[in-house]
Amino acid sequence: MLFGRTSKNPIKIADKAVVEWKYATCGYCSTGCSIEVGLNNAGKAVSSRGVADADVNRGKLCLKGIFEHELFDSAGRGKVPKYRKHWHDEWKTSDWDSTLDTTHDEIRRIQQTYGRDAFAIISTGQLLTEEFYTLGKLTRGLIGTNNYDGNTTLCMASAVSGYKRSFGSDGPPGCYEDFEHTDCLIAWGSNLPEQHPIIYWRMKEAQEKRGFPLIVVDPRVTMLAQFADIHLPITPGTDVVLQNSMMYVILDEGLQDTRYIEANTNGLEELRAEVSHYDPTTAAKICGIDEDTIRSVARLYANAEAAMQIWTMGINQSTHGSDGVVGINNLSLLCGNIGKPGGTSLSITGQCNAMGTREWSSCSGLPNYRQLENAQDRKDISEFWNIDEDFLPQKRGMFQTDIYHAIEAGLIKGLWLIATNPLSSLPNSERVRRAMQKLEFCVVQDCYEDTESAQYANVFLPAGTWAEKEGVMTNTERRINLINPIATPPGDAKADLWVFNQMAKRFNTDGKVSFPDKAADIFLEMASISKGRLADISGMSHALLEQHRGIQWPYTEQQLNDKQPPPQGGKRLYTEDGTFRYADGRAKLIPLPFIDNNEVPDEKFPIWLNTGRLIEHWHGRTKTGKIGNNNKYSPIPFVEINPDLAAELGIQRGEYIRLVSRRSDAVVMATPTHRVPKNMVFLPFHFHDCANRLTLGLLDPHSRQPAFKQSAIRIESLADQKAAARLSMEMRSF
Ligand SMILES: Nc1nc2c(c(=O)[nH]1)N[C@H]1C(S)=C(S)[C@@H](COP(=O)(O)OP(=O)(O)OC[C@H]3O[C@@H](n4cnc5c(=O)[nH]c(N)nc54)[C@H](O)[C@@H]3O)O[C@H]1N2
Ligand SMILES: Nc1nc2c(c(=O)[nH]1)N[C@H]1C(S)=C(S)[C@@H](COP(=O)(O)OP(=O)(O)OC[C@H]3O[C@@H](n4cnc5c(=O)[nH]c(N)nc54)[C@H](O)[C@@H]3O)O[C@H]1N2
Ligand code: SF4
Ligand SMILES: [Mo]
Repeated sequence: MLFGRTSKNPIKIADKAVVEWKYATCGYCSTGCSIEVGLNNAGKAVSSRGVADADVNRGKLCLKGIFEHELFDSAGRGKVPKYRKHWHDEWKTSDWDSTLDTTHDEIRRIQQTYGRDAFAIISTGQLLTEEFYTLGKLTRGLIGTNNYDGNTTLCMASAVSGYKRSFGSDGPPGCYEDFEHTDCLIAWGSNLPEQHPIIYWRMKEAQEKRGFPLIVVDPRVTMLAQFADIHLPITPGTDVVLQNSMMYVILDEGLQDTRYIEANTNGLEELRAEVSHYDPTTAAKICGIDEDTIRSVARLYANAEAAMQIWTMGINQSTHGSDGVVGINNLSLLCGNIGKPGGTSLSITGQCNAMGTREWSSCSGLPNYRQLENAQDRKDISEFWNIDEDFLPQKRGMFQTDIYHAIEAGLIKGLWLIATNPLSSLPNSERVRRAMQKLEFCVVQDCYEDTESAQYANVFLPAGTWAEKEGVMTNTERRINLINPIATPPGDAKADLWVFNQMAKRFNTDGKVSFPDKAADIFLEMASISKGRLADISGMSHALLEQHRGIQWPYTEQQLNDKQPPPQGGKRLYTEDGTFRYADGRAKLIPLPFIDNNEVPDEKFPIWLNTGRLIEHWHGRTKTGKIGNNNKYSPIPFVEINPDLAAELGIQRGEYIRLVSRRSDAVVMATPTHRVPKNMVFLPFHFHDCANRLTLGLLDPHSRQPAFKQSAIRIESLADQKAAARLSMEMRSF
């Protein structure tokens, strides 16, 4: 293929000699792009491309998807099971049978010695849904620990909790197509162009056609904020104050949708009483947005025919994360913006299958939004799984963040980590490190053997990843999509599903519980217990999913039998009237008093530390750090710092500096930019042993999600730049 100049020295794109393309869904973010991987005639994956007739991405992929096939033979992949008696011993390679026997024996030993719940399991938002379902059956039905949670506590827990509080159930109401119908969009703490590039592209296309106003609430001038009609650089952690004040204006000026409120909600008077304390003059002093802007944004939102709000971690990762979500829902309900095209409150999910874990993993409950607290749900599932009903706990156990505190306190003695790397991703990593050193037994099941957390493991189980496996994932807009096995796991590594099934054999000694080993069969089992539930998938099958390039739930057997085509976009969870999941079908308007409980800058630590992400990297870089085309963009740990602050501190561009918090310190390269205000730095959390050494991570009272984005630090210059560069080099490597 030729590009650019065609006559003189034309640019040549290498021919990858692809002989076959195989279908999958991208395994990075929750946008859920359909992807095809090209194989050459030796069967090697050599290329990735977007699928043109997929509604989500319409042929496009971002920087991560386009190089995803390079994961298959990247460095650091685990290829053999390993064991050691103590975490500080040398690893010994092992075989699957004896490693799984040891794991089973240790789990039972810990449970018999310290109680059933003294062994904890922490999973992820990055497995396939059939794997989640199988792990849930194993954990709830056979192992029987209630301390079973996922890394989604670091990610979507506030959205889940906020949806439940407002609507009586989790489940994002909107879809991407809403961008094409909306008359106003507010984005709260969400940097779409970098974190969900293809959702961003859908949004931008829609906006260019319809010209709706875009309002971005983010303390940084992100790429999204650069395109905004109005950018609100909010004081960190105070979104609830801005929301309350917008509601003050809406109610004060009578801009609410009274018919909708009366027909569909409870709690207006309690809400009105609370927001009466947040007149814009008072609120402006707390949230840093001037009163005229608060008024004009409230009016813009309330007067729009259909208005939409999206949000991501700027809201969820806060001590007011759950309240911030409820605040967004309150605004939507006040203005009748739920269930109509372009009128919605849509959480932009993080990981590729964070939705699948919410639906099927049984982490906080039982499959398909069934609850441990509900006797009928316990009865149904125990009958279906053929287990003793009393074996199920009657309320959910600890959240991931509380599990770590319980390890610290000696209440939990054993841990199985599956596709999550807490030593890199939990706040205050030195505290996490000390907790992990206290464990009697720790299993790490990961596709890479060089993760931070594996340092403290006794057993390492090498797993396949992404399209080395078969199964489905659910994206942000409730679309379930298929991944076909395109490559095989390296060496003796195995698909996670295989590992769970082999473990199940060891606990399922009387063979009472059935564990199918084919993902397509597991999917049909899930479909059968989804009938009549919120996430009804009884009309779907693997084959149908690939054929339609993903289907949004619900899609029922009835719809299939009636020959109704699966919805392509447009499908909304709630209709315009009275379908909420509280017993009376109404949603709740909930008052949100603001309590200022964050760590805030003071004399000793005068700068806000804000942390987050870059487009080219994924979390702790176990994946993107190994792919040259991703890693080369920012291989060095750096921090965004305002040029005026840098000048005041005598810091030059490219100089290494030390960031110090009350927890610990980190050495990073200074990158002056006006993206951040003078009293804030922004530190990407992708680098080894870096950002989370500094974060405090106070927990949200409802969701137990950490406030990763609000900590206080001071900055020190470093005289010995060579030594600093060496230190920073350690943060680059694994
Ligand atoms: N390239 C890439 N994409 C990813 C990921 C990745 O690692 N890399 N991870 C995926 C996952 S799991 C997730 S959860 C998403 C996260 O996606 P995003 O939430 O969009 O990304 P972040 O950079 O974590 O944070 C977003 C913004 O929150 C802002 N913020 C900080 N404090 C506040 C505040 O108090 N109020 C408000 N309103 N905003 C605030 C930050 O300045 C930042 O710009 O990305 C997903 N997509
Ligand atoms: N400071 C700060 N900290 C943060 C955040 C922040 O914004 N700021 N964001 C938080 C958020 S939103 C999130 S989601 C978390 C993410 O944090 P983690 O849960 O630690 O996420 P990853 O680093 O992606 O870890 C996933 C692990 O699973 C492995 N893996 C990938 N695919 C597979 C597979 O198919 N099978 C198996 N067995 N293993 C696999 C990877 O190699 C990796 O080690 O970080 C949180 N931490
Ligand atoms: S936007 Fe997300 S799902 Fe799509 S290619 Fe990029 S990382 Fe993958
Ligand atoms: Mo996340």
